[in-house]
Amino acid sequence: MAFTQPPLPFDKNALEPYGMKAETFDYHYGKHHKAYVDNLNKLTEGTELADKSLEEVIQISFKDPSKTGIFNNAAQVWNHTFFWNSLKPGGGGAPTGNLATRIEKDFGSFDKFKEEFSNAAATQFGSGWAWLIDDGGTLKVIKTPNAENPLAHGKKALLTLDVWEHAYYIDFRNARPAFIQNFLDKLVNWDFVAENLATA
Ligand code: MN3
Repeated sequence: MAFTQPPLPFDKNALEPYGMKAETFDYHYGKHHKAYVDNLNKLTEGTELADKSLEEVIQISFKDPSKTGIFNNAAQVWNHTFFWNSLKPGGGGAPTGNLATRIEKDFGSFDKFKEEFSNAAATQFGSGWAWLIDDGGTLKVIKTPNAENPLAHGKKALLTLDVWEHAYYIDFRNARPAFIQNFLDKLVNWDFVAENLATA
């Protein structure tokens, strides 16, 4: 069974009023994400990994230094799907309910969470990802290099932001901080975060 690329959870034009052009999705979803799926299928075809779930492939290949190429592509397939779901037209701002309570408890305040998340996203040197995770009942912000993700470490991801340069160059050129701010103000899909927290 081949690995597939799930459809975008919104129209590629849907985020234009919120800072991300359709062109971004033509490249980022249509070329970058698709290439990871195609590469993963080529690298696993005819092997025992071809019939595993994507999550299993990530966890198996992360522990095996001979499978770094498979890990990089499998994790990037998963990370991008998770990232699209982390975005919502007209999202952002503050969460509500249990999620808001948990963030206040573990970060001190929503502003402190935003500061930590922005800092992680801004200071990930080169390519990588910023994450909100549930680490055994405590919410934490972490950053990971390249394709690495919380799942590889057995942690539950709640929210992510892609900070590879290809994620923001069309809309924000080299201004990664403006991309991060726009994500927090206008795009975070808190419904998706709450669903992930409920199944943590
Ligand atoms: Mn990307």
